[in-house]
Amino acid sequence: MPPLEHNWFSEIHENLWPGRALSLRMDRVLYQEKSEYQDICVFENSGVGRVLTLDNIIQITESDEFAYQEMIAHVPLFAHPDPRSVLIIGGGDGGVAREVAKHRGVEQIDLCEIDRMVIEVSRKYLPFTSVGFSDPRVKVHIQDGAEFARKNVDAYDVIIVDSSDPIGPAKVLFEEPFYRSIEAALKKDGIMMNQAESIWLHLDLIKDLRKTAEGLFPKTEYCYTCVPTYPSGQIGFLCCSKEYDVREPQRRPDQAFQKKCRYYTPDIHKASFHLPAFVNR
Ligand code: SPM
Repeated sequence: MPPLEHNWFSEIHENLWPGRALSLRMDRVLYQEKSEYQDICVFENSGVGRVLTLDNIIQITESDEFAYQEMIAHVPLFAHPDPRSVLIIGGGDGGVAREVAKHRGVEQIDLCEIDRMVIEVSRKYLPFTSVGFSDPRVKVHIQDGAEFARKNVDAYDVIIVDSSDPIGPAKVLFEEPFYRSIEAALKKDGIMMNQAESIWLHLDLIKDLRKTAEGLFPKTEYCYTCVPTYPSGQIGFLCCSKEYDVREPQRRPDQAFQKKCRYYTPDIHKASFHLPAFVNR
C-alpha cells in the first residue's frame, strides 16, 4: 500500500533513487490490492489524471504516458523496414500494444505479461491505455516473459520489453540470460527495445546493460524520452539491433499516422539518440 500522508502518495525508494521522492495528491483511490506478484494501486490526481502504481512505483500517469509508450514502440518499429511480428514483454496496461497496433503492416502482436491482475485492473480503470487490447491482432499470454522468449526461437521482427524497475518480478529482465533468450527469439534482422532507466539515476546499471547487450548484438544504442512523473523526469531504452542502424528511421510515418502521435516524430527519433557529454564519456 502506498505511504498515505494526508492523502499524498510519495514515490520513495531508497535503493533506486535515494533521498528523493515525487509526491502526488491522491484525490480518489480507485483500486488498491495485492496480486500474486505486487501491490497494485490506481488513483486520481487533479494534475496528472489517473495513475497506476506497482509496489509504490509510478508506472503511468494519464498526462504523460504517451511520451513513454510512443517512444518504446515507434523507435524500434520505424527502425525496422518491414516489421510484421512483434512481441511485447510486460506492458500490462495495454499502452504499448495501443502504439504497436497503429502500424498497419504488423500482423502479429503477442503480449506476455506475468501478472494477470495488472491487465484486469487496467481494463477497468485505464481505458486510455487498455484500448490497446481491443485490437484483434493482440494476443495476450499470461506467462513469465523470460520463459516465453526462451520457447519462441527466431520468431519476431521486434521485441519490446516494457518492464518495471529492476526489482521484484522485473529483475530478471535486466540480466544476461534474458538478453540471450531475446537475441534467440528475434529473427536474423530483428530489433529489441528494452526499458533501460535514467541517465541521472542509473548510469552504472545502463553501462552494465549495454556491456551485456554489446556481447550479443552487433548494434546497441541508448535513446531516451521525457516523462515528468518518473524520477528525474527522464527514462531511456536500450535499442539492440542485429542489422539496422536504429538511430535512423528506415520508414517515415505518413500524415494519418503522424496525426495519431503526440510525442514521436522522425526528428525526435533521431534526436533521442544524442546524449549529453557526461553520458557519452
Ligand atoms: N506501459 C508503461 C509501463 C511503464 N514501465 C516503466 C516503468 C518505470 C517506472 N520507474 C521509472 C524509474 C525511472 N528511472
